[in-house]
Amino acid sequence: MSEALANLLNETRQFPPPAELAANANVKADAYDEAATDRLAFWERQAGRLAWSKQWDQVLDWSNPPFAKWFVGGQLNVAYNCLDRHVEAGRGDKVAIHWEGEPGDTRTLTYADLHKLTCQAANALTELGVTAGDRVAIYLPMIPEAAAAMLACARIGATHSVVFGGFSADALTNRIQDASAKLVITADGGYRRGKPSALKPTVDEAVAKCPSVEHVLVVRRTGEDVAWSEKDHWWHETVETASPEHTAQPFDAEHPLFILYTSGTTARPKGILHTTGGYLTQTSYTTHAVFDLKPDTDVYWCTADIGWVTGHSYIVYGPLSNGATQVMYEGTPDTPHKGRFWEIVDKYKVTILYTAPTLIRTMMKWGEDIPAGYDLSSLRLLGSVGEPINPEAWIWYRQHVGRGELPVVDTWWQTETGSIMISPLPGVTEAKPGSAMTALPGIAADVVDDQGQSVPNGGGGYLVLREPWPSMLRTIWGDDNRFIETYWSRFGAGAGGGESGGDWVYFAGDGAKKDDDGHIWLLGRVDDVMLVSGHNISTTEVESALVSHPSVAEAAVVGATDPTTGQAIVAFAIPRGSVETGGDAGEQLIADLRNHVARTLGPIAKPRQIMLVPELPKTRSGKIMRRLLRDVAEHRSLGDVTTLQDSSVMELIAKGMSGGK
Ligand code: 6R9
Repeated sequence: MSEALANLLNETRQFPPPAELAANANVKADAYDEAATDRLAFWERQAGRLAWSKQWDQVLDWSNPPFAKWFVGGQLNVAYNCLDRHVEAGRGDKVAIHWEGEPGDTRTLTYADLHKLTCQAANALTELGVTAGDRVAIYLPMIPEAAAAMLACARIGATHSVVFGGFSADALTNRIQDASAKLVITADGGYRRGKPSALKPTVDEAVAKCPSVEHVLVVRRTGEDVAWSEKDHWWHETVETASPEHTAQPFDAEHPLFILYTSGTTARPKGILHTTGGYLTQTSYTTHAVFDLKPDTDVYWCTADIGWVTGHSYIVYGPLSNGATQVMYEGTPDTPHKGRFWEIVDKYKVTILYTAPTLIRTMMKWGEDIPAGYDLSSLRLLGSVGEPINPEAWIWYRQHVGRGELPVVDTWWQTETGSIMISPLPGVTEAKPGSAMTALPGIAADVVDDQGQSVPNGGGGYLVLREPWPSMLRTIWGDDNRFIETYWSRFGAGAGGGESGGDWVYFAGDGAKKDDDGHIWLLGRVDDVMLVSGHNISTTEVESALVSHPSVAEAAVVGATDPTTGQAIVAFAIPRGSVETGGDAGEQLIADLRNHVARTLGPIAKPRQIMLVPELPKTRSGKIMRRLLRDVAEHRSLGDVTTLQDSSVMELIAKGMSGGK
């Protein structure tokens, strides 16, 4: 793999941190040395940023790999760390959440308010028979109750399983059944694209098939009519009438905090299990280090949904454990208009913005005039997560959102890793657009070849993690074997030994390369890598080449079976807003784009075919579903489309495809 990748992607631009940010950064360059000198002592110091009821006896127990235990013997309460300790320190009046509903209604919750609501919810859950170790499914829109529900579970030691509010009854049923959840917390609905979108009927359908569910707690958000059964309880009649007095009990550092299902590329979702002490240590530290969060002055906004891991770690646990003031937004970026995000940044004077490449590329498509219409001068740091960010999207983000000055942190991590693992440090790193740069202090990331050997600088292969980390997944819920098989059996001791004699190596499932300076570039899921005439070519690199053309906002690339080359590159490109694509202009653009890719990456990467499309199929968390595009490119009927955000997109694309080449 290494050889073919060596000549791809010649991105050489590099941006040092702004001097003032560098001078005042929470974390400076010495953190790398500190962690390199004694990794466990480093993590022990980060655990010390939290309030523990009982000190741990051992930092890491790795005697039964790949099952890790962190901060063994230690005890703490996660909700206490996110709420009580801030209130006790006199910061109860500080705003925790500036909430903005899609229709424009707003709520402001201070730390004291969120603490009260969480305590009431904890009492209500206890009243409904939920005890430590029970599982609770949460199926809510982006409203403050979602954070309170998660924290209430953490407070009483119940394990939450948040299911994204856009998922179907089947998906919800499977997740409730897999975890045998006892309680479901939901709402009548939420607002989406300007209208109420019901949730309760989906829960009713699921609960009918889930005998484990004893009660359903329902928040009233839209006020629409809902069917009612004897299992149902209104949140405002149960939680909001409960006592606000609740003393948080400490739980073991390895007590299960939550399960979050990730579907990955294969069908059956995996219940990723996270525990208490290590998870909170690392989410809390990375929020402090990567976002340089200053709780007294920053207004932080992560645009993810709470149904994804980004919402868990960087809306709930990371920011709240640091005492941050944050914005939480219920709806979509273009309701009621395409400037909604920038309007929110302007209104709340957001200083730190954390969003996804899909959002940035959508904004590129809509045009830079839209952000230019708002005052974004409060911003001081920009973050990206979810997919590789194409260099041009990175530059656009810095230029049109970040005034051409702000640092952009491209953060690589997964549901499984729990926290950010590879990222620039905003006050230290000279960032390169498109690269996640280096492993954070205390993290051992590497790129290896097929044999599991570390590749030299300039080489490419598979991203691995060589040492356990505090917020690592502990297993797949109910399936230890699948945990070992999926993540630990590709390389190292889990693959049957190897020369290293017993080192366990975590296989992330992403392709990556090291550039000449040893910086890491993520190249997409390994299942998406194309094999063209014997050369491995990453979808990400061809997509980035396409996006570097001034007429293209977004692109997706797949390998389709080809009689001569094995696989051939088929690309789908969304033109930028103002680009003419009718008739000859479209044909001309396609020819230009094919040549542009060949010039940028070499003739081997020239797409056999390019389609201009209005949209791309994406998962509900915004990741491109290349599997479906492969079906189209190979003229197959479409596979499973249940996780697709908008199913009409595929019809549009398929129609265009059969219409000509
Ligand atoms: C946090 C999250 C994980 C997968 C991961 C990778 C992709 C996430 C990325 C990135 C390149 C980044 N990914 N961040 N790829 N650069 N900065 O997204 O978790 O939903 O579990 O997805 O997302 O492929 O393996 P999750």
